[in-house]
Amino acid sequence: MASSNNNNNISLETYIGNIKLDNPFLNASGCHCYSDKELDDLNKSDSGAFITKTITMDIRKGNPEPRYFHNAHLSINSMGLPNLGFTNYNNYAYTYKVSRVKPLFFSISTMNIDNTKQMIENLSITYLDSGIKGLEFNISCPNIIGKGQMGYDMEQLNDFLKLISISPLNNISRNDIAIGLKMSPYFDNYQFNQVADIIKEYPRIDFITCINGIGNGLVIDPIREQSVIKPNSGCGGLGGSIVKPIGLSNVKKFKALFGEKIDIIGCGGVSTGLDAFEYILSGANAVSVGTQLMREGPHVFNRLNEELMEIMEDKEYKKITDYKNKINFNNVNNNVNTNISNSSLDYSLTMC
Ligand code: RRO
Repeated sequence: MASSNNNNNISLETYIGNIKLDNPFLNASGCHCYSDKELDDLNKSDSGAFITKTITMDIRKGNPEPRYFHNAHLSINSMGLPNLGFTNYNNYAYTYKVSRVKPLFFSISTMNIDNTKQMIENLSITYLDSGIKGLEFNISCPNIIGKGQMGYDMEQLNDFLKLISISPLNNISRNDIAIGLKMSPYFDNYQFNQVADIIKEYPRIDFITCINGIGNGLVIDPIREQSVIKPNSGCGGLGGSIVKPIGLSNVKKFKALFGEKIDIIGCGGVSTGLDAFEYILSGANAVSVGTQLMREGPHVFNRLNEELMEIMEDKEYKKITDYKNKINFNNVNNNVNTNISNSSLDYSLTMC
């Protein structure tokens, strides 16, 4: 099993807030984490942590199928938040406590604030008896028809963070539970600054996860002349290699704005150890894997750990913090080093 240490004395250990992970990999919420069986698979895998599907108070069936598609470059989904409801996942967390080997995170929906409050109140009472070590509030689902993303509405976002800051969660130690937000993808410097200014006002936010799927992409099958998914006129959240540059920039921008106060989980297009390495260079403490987990299943974590370990060995890094947030911008020139070329976006230098 690939884990934090091997005989080269390389450690993949990392932290999300004060929660320790043996390695930086976890599933992206929504991928292989719907049922107890899928969660068990992740628990048995070589991930450093695992997270549930985004949870609503009540069971949801989600959107009509087909609602997920991937190819070699991308994924698109309009799942519509299918999940088994709060009680199911809370029961899972209770039983998980008995055999806990790694941190379990809950992804919590913010679609209906009254229900979110109910879940928070419940969790604040039960967290010590359950295996939950982190809460990721999803403010960025791109697929709720008729409902905009909270991540793009600054007033709503501020109100929600205020709610958390006066909720019983605020009294829970960081050592017990890390609290974070699953972020929308941002594209504009003004947006990054605005969002960071709001989040900075709420010191109980330990981490953010960048990025959720890029909303309202459209993938077409030209032979059948139709979209590849059915809901929302074929439009849905994009993931996979094509979104990696946006994921990396979101991690980098927010790391520059938050410094060490807020940890970042990088998400978007991680399919190799090299992708993870790039996210960590950009400032991520951990990385979540979505599309590639759907392609390859939970065994993916074994490969990713080995690949990241090999890169660190080649570069003589002993620990994640040796290269975290250390992109070198000073000597950028046209001599791109392509010695390591197993990236999903096998890059080559195009001279303009
Ligand atoms: O269930 C979904 O449609 C979904 C969610 Br909640 C999310 O946060 N991101 C995504 O791409 N799909």
